[in-house]
Amino acid sequence: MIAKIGYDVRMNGMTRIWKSPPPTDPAHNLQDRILEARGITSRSQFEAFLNPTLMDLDDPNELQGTTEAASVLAEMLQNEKKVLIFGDYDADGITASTVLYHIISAATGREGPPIYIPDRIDEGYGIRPEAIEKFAKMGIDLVISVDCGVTAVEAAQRAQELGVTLIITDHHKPRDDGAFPKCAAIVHPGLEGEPKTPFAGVGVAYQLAWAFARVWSESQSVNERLKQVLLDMVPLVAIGTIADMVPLVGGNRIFARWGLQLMPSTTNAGLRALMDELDTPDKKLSSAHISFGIAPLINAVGRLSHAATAVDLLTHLEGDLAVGAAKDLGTLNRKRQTIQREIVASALEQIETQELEKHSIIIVQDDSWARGVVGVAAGKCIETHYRPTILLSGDGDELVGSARSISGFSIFDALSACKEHIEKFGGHDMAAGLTIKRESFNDFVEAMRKYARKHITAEQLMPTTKPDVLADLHEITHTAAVEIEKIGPFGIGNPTPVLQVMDAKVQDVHSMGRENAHLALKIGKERIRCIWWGHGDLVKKIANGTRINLVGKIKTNEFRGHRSAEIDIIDLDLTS
Ligand SMILES: [Mn+2]
Repeated sequence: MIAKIGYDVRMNGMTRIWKSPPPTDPAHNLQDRILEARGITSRSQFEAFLNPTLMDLDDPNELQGTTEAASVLAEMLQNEKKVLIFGDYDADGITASTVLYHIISAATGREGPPIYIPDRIDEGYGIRPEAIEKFAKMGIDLVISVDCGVTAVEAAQRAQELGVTLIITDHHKPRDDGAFPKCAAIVHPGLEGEPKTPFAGVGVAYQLAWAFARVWSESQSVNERLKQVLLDMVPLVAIGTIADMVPLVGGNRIFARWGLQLMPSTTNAGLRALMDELDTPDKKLSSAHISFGIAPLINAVGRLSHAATAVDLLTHLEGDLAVGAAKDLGTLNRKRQTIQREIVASALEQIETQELEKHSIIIVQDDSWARGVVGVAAGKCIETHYRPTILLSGDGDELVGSARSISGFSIFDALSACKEHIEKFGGHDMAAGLTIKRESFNDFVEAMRKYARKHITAEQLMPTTKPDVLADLHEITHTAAVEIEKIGPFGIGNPTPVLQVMDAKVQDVHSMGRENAHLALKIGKERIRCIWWGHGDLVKKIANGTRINLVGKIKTNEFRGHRSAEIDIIDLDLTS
């Protein structure tokens, strides 16, 4: 794979550039050194970071728009007005809708408001004026959007004309022409400079739910009943936050940490059913249980069918109905995996036959690809070619697709720069969705390639690893692994710590797993077990007694009551 890239960039490892850390004070233990490398240097910062409490969450009324939105919502409910929640079809939008549903239901003592989730294929992302017309006909007085709406200028206009009150809660980028929807309130963390916490849609919805609970309780301290609901919702906030890949810092870290902690004891029948369907363990949940478990199940339904099933599951299904719906989501997710594998294989084939990897950005199109799955498939293609990738599906004279990027290159900025060839687009630096006219395809590709040539350096196209800390073999212990786990939950903004180990003597080499696919080493006199997934073929290249450098992630292992630390190898350097 590296040979193919063909740029002259120095590598330390077999598959990556190593950006090694400076030496640190060996008197401090590994956990301290990792935290120090991440800018957490004082004792009090250590304590606050390792043991955050829900009391440390951002005050909801500090978030732009919450105070107005909460009082409008409370007033409308008091006057028995009809409310509707307008969500989005991904895990973030679905959990955000669920949070508002439950707080409103608890406040009014009735079933929560209807939740409208647009159809991914027929309607696409965001609020359209036609949807508002439909709600007006249904007699809806107040629409609250979650995880979308900040660009819905036309829909807001229509709402105003039809006398429908609109509250927008969102975290996506606003329009670059500076136009905002005119409505009762916009709750958004990113409109007044850098936010304290870059909340996901669900975090924004939660802040509104909390501010609303204060208004409803007529007190800064929320009444017991609503407080319990807010506590029950924390696992759902963790799911949306981790699924949406917002940085796990500030309030997001608190939501993720406490959500994972509280999840095994959830009282939400739907979430319970999902966890049972996945056989999620009853303790020590990590963010991986969400990103590779629960979130894909919730997302699959929006990708392949209609997200309403997931909304029903998390809002009101119980007993056998919940179990059945959770099973359906499991089945859809397996189907999604099959479709995704097919799309990735077909995209990689196109890339190879058309030699698309010679460009700094990869854009591929095929009408047969399922529109809801191209985004995840684009992410998978990056694992092979390490270039920003756009996959487009097609329907009539429109091509609809998803873009995924590599670190350091904003795909949103790239699309903005080429917007004359795009019908509509939206998203973030690392991921975006877009629609173009079929006839604009070639111009679009040309413009994007030109932009990418100018803005991506050769080095950016090399996979990089940035170890947090240099570690001595004697430091790699079970105790250290447990302490390092406490730095989690890991994800965007708080990555799993990476150690660099220099000049370790290989004591044992073998391959393992089906078709000997994986490499297993023991290193140092401590005989620390290291695994490199998918690199079993190296067994022929590494002799016993060789000295190696490696980067990897430490983890705990327990086998027949014996506890030890293991390393998952990220890269090896055999040249020393
Ligand atoms: Mn979102």
